[in-house]
Amino acid sequence: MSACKIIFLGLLGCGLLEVAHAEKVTHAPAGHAAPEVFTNSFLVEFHGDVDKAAADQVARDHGFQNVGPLLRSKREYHFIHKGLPASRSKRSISHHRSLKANPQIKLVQQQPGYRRTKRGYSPLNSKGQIPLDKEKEPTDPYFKFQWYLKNDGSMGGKPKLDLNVEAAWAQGATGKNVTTAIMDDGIDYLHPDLKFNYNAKASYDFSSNDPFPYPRYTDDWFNSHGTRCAGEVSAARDNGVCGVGVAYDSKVAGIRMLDQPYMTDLIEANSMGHEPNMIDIYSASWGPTDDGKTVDGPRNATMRAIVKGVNEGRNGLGNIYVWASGDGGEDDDCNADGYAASMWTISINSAINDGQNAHYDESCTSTLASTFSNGGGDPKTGVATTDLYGRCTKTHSGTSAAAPEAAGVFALALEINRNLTWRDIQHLTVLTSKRNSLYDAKGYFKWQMNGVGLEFNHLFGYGVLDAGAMVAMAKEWKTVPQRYHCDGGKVNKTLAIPANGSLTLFIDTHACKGTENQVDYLEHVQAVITLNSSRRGDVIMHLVSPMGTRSMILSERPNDDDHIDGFSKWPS
Ligand SMILES: *[C@@H]1O[C@H](CO)[C@@H](O)[C@H](O)[C@H]1NC(C)=O
Ligand SMILES: *[C@@H]1O[C@H](CO)[C@@H](O)[C@H](O)[C@H]1NC(C)=O
Ligand SMILES: *[C@@H]1O[C@H](CO)[C@@H](O)[C@H](O)[C@H]1NC(C)=O
Ligand SMILES: *[C@@H]1O[C@H](CO)[C@@H](O)[C@H](O)[C@H]1NC(C)=O
Ligand SMILES: *[C@@H]1O[C@H](CO)[C@@H](O)[C@H](O)[C@H]1NC(C)=O
Ligand SMILES: *[C@@H]1O[C@H](CO)[C@@H](O)[C@H](O)[C@H]1NC(C)=O
Ligand SMILES: [Ca+2]
Ligand SMILES: [Ca+2]
Repeated sequence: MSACKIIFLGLLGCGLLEVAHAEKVTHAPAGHAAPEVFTNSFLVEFHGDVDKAAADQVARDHGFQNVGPLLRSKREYHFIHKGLPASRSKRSISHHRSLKANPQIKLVQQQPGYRRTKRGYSPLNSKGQIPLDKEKEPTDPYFKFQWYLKNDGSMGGKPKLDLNVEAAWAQGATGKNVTTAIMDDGIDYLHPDLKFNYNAKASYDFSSNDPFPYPRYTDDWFNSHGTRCAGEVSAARDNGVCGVGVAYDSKVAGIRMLDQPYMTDLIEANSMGHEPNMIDIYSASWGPTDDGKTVDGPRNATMRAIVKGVNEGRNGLGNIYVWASGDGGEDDDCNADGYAASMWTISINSAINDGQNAHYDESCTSTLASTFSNGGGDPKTGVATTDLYGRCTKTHSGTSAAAPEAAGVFALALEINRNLTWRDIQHLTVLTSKRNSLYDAKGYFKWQMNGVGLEFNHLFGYGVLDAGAMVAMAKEWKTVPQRYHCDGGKVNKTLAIPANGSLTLFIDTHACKGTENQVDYLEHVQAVITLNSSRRGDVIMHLVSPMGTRSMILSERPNDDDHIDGFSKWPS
């Protein structure tokens, strides 16, 4: 029998909690505040299967428009009422009632709207092209600014602190026949560096419900985010335009879903469940607002979409969801972001070209590895990639810039071994990422050794992704054995955290020994926590393994003065 410890520190506040410890969570995490607004979107669930024409008819009968099914379901549809404002502070009881009166309809939910923000948006652009004439290296004019691909020590960088992609390319991995979807504000798919790698069939615009995810024009180029991310993954090589993608022969799909006044569960769910057999990797560089006081994550339909993608996508091998860990800086904690913290996603932090973390980096236990965002102090040495309207930029930044680099590296591994499952990718990430010269600029987070002798850091996960090593290991890799999940134990009492003191809970577990769920090798651990606190931001939590590895599953968040919502069945 082994004991897991969960330690709570009530810094200034005090509170009450219930704790459970489980391996798998099937419910959507809660903990978020009451919705600010309601949109004009409705989730409508029928009692039985209904085809599209019939659902269209029902929608029309009630003055709605049927946008389409939720996750290809025949029972659940997304209706919009054009007569309602896109957002208002109250539910529309009458519209709800009218639908609910239809005997075919089982459930009606007006969709709350919430904020999902792009990570690391910076309004700077740059142009200009400088030719380069090195042998065998990509000849693209911006390649020499792509220190994240090849760091030669210029621009204040540390030589060889890079993704080691040339070693992967040399093994023949360039991403052929792998598709990464950029879930964002659209993609300039007419861009000369992207158009030949654009996978139109796998693309969609959920912000305006059509197949053309072209970014909406604004004077400040606010909607350049997706295009910049796309170029990092699959900008073309040796074509004289901008730089080169990590996986320059891979395909990129655009899923436009960030460009409407408010996000809804239905838009997120349909985005993450879009064409799961055509799309291998979904890359997300956005999330709940990084203000250090938000606790939010995927809602019901979105959670279902992710679980379905992981279990059934890629014809059963599982989709790979790559997540930017967040730009809230040291006052935020990415475990308070249910997307980044989810074990179904791979959350990626960022480092700058000399090995420090970026000042906007958040830390948390769910961060698996790191890639790159900014160059040293100079904003002109950001991530060089494609930009809107056929241009190039050198200033893409934020953990936003880091996540697509990881998607590109995973695309290289998937090309070399088409059999890799979503779990294999996590294992390869853990085994091949490197400490290299990454370090915490403030010195809080040291590199440590875990129980199986792997180095990790609370800020950087297992270190910087190494494309060459990952591709080499992917070639030889045998799929990991079947996954089992075990409810490790539960503390079902309500206990008080002493003010200015700490509370330690012990969970004894046999890891389901002797049952069909017996766990022999530990892959993920989740503590599912419910607590109230007089000040949520003052609560710190650690999870301590039987071998003594101590993980901080929640850090102090000075801006979070919530005293109402707390955490409700929150997986960490
Ligand atoms: C979603 O809601 C349904 C019905 O309320 C529930 O049965 C299901 O467990 C929920 N799924 C998730 C992932 O929360
Ligand atoms: C390319 O990918 C598609 C979809 O994943 C698959 O059906 C097809 O067999 C692949 N082709 C090659 C040559 O690997
Ligand atoms: C992938 O799996 C199939 C079927 O299990 C097998 O025949 C094939 O050799 C595997 N390919 C690789 C690259 O491991
Ligand atoms: C709480 O734990 C006790 C003792 O382990 C058990 O008897 C009881 O059924 C549990 N209650 C709930 C609600 O899980
Ligand atoms: C907790 O510590 C704070 C600051 O040190 C102090 O102001 C407060 O009175 C303490 N509360 C209790 C209940 O001891
Ligand atoms: C925590 O707060 C919620 C909402 O205010 C309340 O329903 C619940 O009873 C509280 N729980 C405890 C243990 O105080
Ligand atoms: Ca190019
Ligand atoms: Ca955050």
